[in-house]
Amino acid sequence: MKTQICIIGGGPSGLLLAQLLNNNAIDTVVIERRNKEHVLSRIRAGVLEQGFSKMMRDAGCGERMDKEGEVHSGFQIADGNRLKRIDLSKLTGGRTVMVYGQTELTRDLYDARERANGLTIYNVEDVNLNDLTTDAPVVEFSVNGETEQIYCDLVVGADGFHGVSRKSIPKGKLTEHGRTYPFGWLGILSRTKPVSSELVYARHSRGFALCSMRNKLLSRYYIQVPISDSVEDWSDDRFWNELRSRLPDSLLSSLETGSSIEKSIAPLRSYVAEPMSYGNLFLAGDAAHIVPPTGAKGLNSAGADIYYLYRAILDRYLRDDKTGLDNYSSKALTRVWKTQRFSWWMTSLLHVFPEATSFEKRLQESELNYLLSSENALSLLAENYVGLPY
Ligand code: FAS
Ligand code: PHB
Repeated sequence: MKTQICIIGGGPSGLLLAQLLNNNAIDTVVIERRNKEHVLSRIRAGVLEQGFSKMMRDAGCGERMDKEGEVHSGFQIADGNRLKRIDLSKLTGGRTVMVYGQTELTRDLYDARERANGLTIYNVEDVNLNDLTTDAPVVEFSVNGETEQIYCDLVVGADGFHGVSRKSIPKGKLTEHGRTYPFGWLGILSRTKPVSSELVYARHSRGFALCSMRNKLLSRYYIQVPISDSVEDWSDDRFWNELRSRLPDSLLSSLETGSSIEKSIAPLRSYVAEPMSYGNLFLAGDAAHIVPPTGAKGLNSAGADIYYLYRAILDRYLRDDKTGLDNYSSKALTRVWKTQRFSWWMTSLLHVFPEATSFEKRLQESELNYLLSSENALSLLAENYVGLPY
């Protein structure tokens, strides 16, 4: 089959780009390794920068987000029993974030694509990207035992960290940077009232904890755990007791516990692949970069990639101008590295590092004390958290 843009990956990056292009009569085919139910079963990001929310509206997919999402003008940082509100709006001249789960956002994008009769091919296997450095790349894959080819102008690799796209760039052309962290995040979803109306990022000698939510009756909690832990090691009771031990006393009376409806451990890593393009292959989102979720930048940095790539593709088709595509990688990477820095900084600030020396522990304490006592430092935090400009 033939199309203009073949998008590998039916996650939020691929679907958002497909919807934006579709609204400009640019033909796309999305191929997805799993089925839609599996993609929607993943519980991931919860906080959207304003730039991301605006793109959802621009794509015609913002209605449910605006109805069911929560606009947040601040969040809390807890340090032992100390609790400090970070007034994002005051520190950024009125900017806010949107709390709306990635699962729901992805559902909205799938619904929009189906309404627009966009072609999404699920359960694909053995995906191979060929002739990427020609003007006629070919995406080959099998589905239901049949081999298929998609002849296209451009290929977008939005297939996440474990996808095939980045691996299709010749080794000698790719430089990879990254680090892993000696801990993971054990996350649970529970039909309980959130402990606070705003997110609480808690630093504690026992480890980091995060209190988030999806709505007023659906809470999302995380605790830092050793990377050697498995979900089986953590009963609901053990989780709630550990979370309780890491939160300030002032929050405990409002902590409602209950059964977990989802429980998983996510490893933490920082990773960037350079460049983000090769011939007519353009990487976007987790296919090109990964951040520890502490700064809520995973999905949001994917959004910035889509913002740049969407405009570059429009220029190519509507104005016969390939400058945006030629500059995509360097433009995207400039912002990617800023979100990498912020995510690494916030992770370093709030987590317990088992191998930390006494000097490093004191430095971490001093960094937090400086942050919580300096309007300038808080402004830098807020500016990054609400989202740097595209
Ligand atoms: P995704 O990984 O979401 O989507 C890629 C899609 O490509 C998937 O559907 C996959 O099935 C498909 N695919 C893979 N290989 C393929 C192939 N060969 N052919 C076709 N399709 C293929 N971010 C936050 O901000 N906060 C969080 O709390 C948070 N938690 C996370 C927890 C986990 C376990 C993970 C893995 C990530 C988390 N993230 C979080 C980051 C996450 O939200 C990503 O940034 C976001 O999913 C990026 O979206 P995509 O780039 O679309 O990649
Ligand atoms: C979430 O709600 O899943 C969430 C929120 C903020 C983060 C990470 C995860 O920094």
